[in-house]
Amino acid sequence: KLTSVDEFEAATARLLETGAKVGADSWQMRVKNQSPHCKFGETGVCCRICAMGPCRITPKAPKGICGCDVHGIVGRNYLKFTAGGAATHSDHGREICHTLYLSAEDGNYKVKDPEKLKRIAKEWGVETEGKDIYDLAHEMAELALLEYGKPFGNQRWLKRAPQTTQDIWEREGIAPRAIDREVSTSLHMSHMGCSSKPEALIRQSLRAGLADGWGGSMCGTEFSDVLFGTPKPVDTEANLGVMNAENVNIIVHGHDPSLSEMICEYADDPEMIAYAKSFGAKGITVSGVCCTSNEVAMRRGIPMAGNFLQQENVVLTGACEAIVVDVQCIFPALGPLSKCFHTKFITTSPIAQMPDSEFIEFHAENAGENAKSIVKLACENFVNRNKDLVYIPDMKQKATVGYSVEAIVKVLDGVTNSQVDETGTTKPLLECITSGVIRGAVAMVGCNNPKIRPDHAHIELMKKLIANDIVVIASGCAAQAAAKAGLMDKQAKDLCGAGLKRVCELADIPPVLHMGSCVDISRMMILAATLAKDSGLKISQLPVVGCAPEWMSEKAVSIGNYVVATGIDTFLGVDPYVSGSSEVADLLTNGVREWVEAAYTVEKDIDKLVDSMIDRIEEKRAAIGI
Ligand code: BF8
Ligand code: SF4
Repeated sequence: KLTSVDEFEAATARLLETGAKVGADSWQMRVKNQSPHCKFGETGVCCRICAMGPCRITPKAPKGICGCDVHGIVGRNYLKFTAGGAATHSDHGREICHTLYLSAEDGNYKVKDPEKLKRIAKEWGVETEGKDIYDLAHEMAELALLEYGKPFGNQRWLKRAPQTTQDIWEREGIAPRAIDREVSTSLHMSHMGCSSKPEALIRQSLRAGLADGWGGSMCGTEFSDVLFGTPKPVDTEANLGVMNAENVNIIVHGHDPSLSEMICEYADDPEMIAYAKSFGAKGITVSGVCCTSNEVAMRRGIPMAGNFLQQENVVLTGACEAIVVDVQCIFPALGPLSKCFHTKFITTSPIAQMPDSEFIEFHAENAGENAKSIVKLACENFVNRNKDLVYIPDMKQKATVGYSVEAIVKVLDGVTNSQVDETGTTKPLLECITSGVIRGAVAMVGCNNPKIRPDHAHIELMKKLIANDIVVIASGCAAQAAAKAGLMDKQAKDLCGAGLKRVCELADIPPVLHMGSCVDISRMMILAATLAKDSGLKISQLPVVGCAPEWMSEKAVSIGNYVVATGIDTFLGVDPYVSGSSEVADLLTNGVREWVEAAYTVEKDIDKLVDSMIDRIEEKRAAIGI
């Protein structure tokens, strides 16, 4: 039985009562204070990129002081938004490369998947024969870091795309060069007095997005796998009920697995468990929030406490000894909120420093030591709990997670029937799609956003898709929404159409496959590229679409841009502040199709959104005669 959004909300209401008792603020209250939103901002027509402004476009004032029209303003804002997202994902990827550079046989970080490292080295033309694995790791880390600033040439990873896709990128002038260059160029182009032509701004938005998805994020994913292991199917649990009232609860939140991996490692240490017991706890439970949760769930089966809009709930349980964060998607609200409880709010990255937190800086060199001191701090804090405030909603679902591309290829070998005797390729999946047993695939990604009833869009869309024999691959907070509801339980096969159900049984998989964090959308790109190569079709011809129904971050827009630029139609449930310009909106939903064979659809009505995805998949099938 699925857990419904009504049930989530009832549990949240109960937690908010605790919050009211201790005088805590909540996002639910702040949304009210911020409503209605500023219409200028919401439609993207406010410009404050120079100090002659801010200029707001109205019928009476159709131009800014410099003469820029609404299309230029909306387009520049969109490009800046994209650059923020591309920078963020890519900098995360860069941190991972640095961690790889510091990996050592006897260090805090080791190479857990040497085979994958060698595979990537071969792909990059680096000699592996007879080389010490750590020498190779350091050489590869350096090469990857150079991808961020190299003066000439395009991203190395682009060669993973089918030739047809690479040709499109070249033809359209959007093949990404050095990662940092695309971010800088975006900021340059959107400076006062540079580009105001929508076409140029959107083209660069696609290029910066590609620098993320086929550059920085791909570095993040691939080298995280090298360091921490390539995910394979593993059982876990999801929702607030994974927290344990009798244990020390440590929540890991953020994005970079370098931190969370270490915390998990030490929380599992018998010495630390004994330490927790010495304060009266029965043990230590680590659970996750946001993408960090996806990272450690996929590699270690660490349970998922919740997604983006549930981050305050973990503190409101009154049973959280420490919430340890690194970067991105962390509410500054957690500081003051934690102060209402005994919870320690521990920030660890110079990139994300917040008031009312304890800052314990994390480096590859001191990671072990710091992780240990954080776990100790949490144990010592157990005695400070106010037992009267403890309430953990009895709500959790089983989930099987960890479907990297490597893992998907492997499980699908189980579906291979008489007609396909090749293993280790995506051909069994293609056969299921060609025969119509599976109609297509949807990549469900992105956040929660109070503008959309949290998780509701994710869950309803996924239910309808799988009932229509469309397999869902999910990442980020969309993946956690699925897991919390029960859609990543293998039993969810019973909610599928007959075809997909059969595939789930044969391959022993859930119908919604957990592919990881948001940087791991690069995995989805690799899967799409492999499907295209194995089928001889173009990516844009595959019956595959992307969807972010509840997105909120700059990163999500960067992702959307690279998914579209890779030839995959993308459906959004929230408008990216472009409705104020007919030209920009038309380019994104129409015009870019002429460049990259895919475009955006923005649709707030989720019934219409899902129907348009299903229609698009069926149109794509018809076009290739399957
Ligand atoms: O990168 S889905 S709320 S956690 S931005 Fe953030 Fe959105 Fe969640 Fe991860 Ni992605
Ligand atoms: Fe106004 Fe132009 Fe300056 Fe923007 S760049 S704030 S439109 S004068």
